[in-house]
Amino acid sequence: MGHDLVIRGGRVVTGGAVVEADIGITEGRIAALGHGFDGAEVVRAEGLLATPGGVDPHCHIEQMSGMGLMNADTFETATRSAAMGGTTSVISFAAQAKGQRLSDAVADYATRAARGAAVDHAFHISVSDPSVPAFEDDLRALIAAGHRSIKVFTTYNIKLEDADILGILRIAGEAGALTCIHAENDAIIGAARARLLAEGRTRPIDHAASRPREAEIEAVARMCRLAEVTRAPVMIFHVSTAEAVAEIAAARARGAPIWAETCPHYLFQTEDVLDRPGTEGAKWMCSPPQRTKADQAALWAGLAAGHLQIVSSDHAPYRFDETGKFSNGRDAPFPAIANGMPGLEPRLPLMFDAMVSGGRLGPAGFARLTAEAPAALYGLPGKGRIAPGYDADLVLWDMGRAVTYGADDLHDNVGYNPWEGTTVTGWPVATYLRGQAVMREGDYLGQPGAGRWLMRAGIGTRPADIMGTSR
Ligand code: DUC
Ligand code: ZN
Ligand code: ZN
Repeated sequence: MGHDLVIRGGRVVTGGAVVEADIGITEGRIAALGHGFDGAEVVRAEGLLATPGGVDPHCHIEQMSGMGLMNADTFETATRSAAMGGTTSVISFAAQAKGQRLSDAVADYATRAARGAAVDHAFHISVSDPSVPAFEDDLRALIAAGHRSIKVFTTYNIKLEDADILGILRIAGEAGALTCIHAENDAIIGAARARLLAEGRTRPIDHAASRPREAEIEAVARMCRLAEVTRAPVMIFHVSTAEAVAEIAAARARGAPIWAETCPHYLFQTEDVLDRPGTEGAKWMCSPPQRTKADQAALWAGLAAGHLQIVSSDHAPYRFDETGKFSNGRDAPFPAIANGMPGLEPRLPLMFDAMVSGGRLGPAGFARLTAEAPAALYGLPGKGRIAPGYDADLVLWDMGRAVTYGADDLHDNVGYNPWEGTTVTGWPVATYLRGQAVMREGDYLGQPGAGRWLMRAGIGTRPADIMGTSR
């Protein structure tokens, strides 16, 4: 029997190995891996490597920040950018405004995503105000409806107190949801910021000193203990320091249900990116800030050891102008400059360059950190692997093609590329979403609204039995 589509003659990352196989695709799913398949459409993939479509579980899309600033990307532009870089599933945030019911926040984001998203998507329920009416009932109902992750902050003006985080963890643990935490100690940051401003240190580079590593270390350690006492699963977002990796490793060794991610900007950039002339460094401002080479080595070691399981983008798009980074003026001091940079599109190429071309953890490790582990940990059973029964979400890579990023060559709506001048070896030449090409040879073929909302399965205290992540 013929398939709808056969990807013929390539090498395929599957089951922790690289094999030569045709991929037979029927009705949007992978039907078989093997040889000699017929298909209504046949794509020649000799010399190419097929990896699972990227699953990016941490991206800010069409979201209002805590500072009241809208992201530069809509669902349409962010998911276009995702597809161009090989990512086929995103989990962004349904951000509760203070005073807003959770159910209203999720309905608002879901409506906009259904209209604009060109790749498959889900939401973290981002909590800023647990005092609103029906908070607990709404949270339980949303989790039961398939929104199986929650986001809380220990800093910013949307910070929650430990007592509130404990309450949310108890509900999430019982109801089968994963709680994701931005973990930095707010008091340490507040004191450092006040001291710097008093000294007249207001430039983007001073942002790094305003978020001392101890702020992350303390909050990560504390959140690990909250997970331990509630037995509720926790995902520590964007780990940046060696000491935080050690805290997570120790908590996991004690049996705490802790998982963690880091991002390309912590693996490949150091704090000196912030120290460009004038306000140029604002392009790279994010929280936590980039750290040191020693931290990069510790993050890689943490990924290799399985203490950290995921590399996400933390795509947080703001233009380098008055609509974004400089919404408070061109000379705004660092606390008034929006945090974040675009990352949805370059995440896979940067990681492919390091891991597949550069040999760090290899093709199977690349597939695990960028697709398989996020799909497993966030309850996306049909995503993240090239195997029969899974959605036919694939990326085809030209392994020999070297590309140097330019100033404005991403397909988001941000207008600058924080990786300008970086050369990657290995380039995505086609992206398939459920068997449909959404990118081919640099041409975007996606359709706004074609992405599906992903109802997610329950998440237990042992979210996934995948290499290096289960306890
Ligand atoms: N830090 C965050 O916490 N969120 C968005 C972007 C950033 O840099
Ligand atoms: Zn964060
Ligand atoms: Zn974020």
